[in-house]
Amino acid sequence: MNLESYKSAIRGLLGDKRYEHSVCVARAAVSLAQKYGADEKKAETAGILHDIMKDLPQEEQKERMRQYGIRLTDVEKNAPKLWHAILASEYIRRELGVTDPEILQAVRYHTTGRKNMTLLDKILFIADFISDDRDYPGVDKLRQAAKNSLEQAMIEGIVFTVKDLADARRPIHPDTIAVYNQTILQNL
Ligand code: DGI
Ligand code: FE
Ligand code: FE
Ligand code: FE
Repeated sequence: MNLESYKSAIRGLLGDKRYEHSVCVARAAVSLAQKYGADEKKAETAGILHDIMKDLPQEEQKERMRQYGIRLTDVEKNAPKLWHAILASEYIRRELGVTDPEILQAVRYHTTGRKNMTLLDKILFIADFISDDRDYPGVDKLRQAAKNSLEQAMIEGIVFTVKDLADARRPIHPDTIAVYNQTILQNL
């Protein structure tokens, strides 16, 4: 399938706002790929598809995960916002025929991050924070960091997420903790 058919796939599954977000993330991912030397086509595809399951009602997400045989950990069961990323990677593989493991992986880990993220993983992770549609306190800091270095942007993005989750007393996924520790240790 090509980008246009991926776009029609998300058009049918996402509301207007989430559709616009996906287009903006794809654009941001292409621009980061240019800057940091990743495959622009893969960045664009990952950006367009990353939130494809996000507007599916939670019950339907659950049902589809069950169909696909996806088993969740205790933290994942109690963090419904993590489901759309896990599910998206399986959905685009099974239903849209995406086979590229780099794209599947970037989509799978776009919310939590993980240890040993690839360049493409990081690009999607950061693009999701700095896309043109985003407006939250701190977005300027992240956009500025992304202009300077991908590692700096990773630190800002991860710290932002971890603080937010701890403040809200929500569970933090082991992959989020792992990428936090690895990124901090590598940049001491
Ligand atoms: O899908 P988007 O809104 O574009 O962005 P996203 O996929 O990065 O999801 C962000 C949400 O995911 C935000 O509400 C925080 C939540 N999240 C990220 N990491 C974790 C998490 N929630 C829990 N409980 N644990 C995590 O480690
Ligand atoms: Fe997402
Ligand atoms: Fe994100
Ligand atoms: Fe997103």
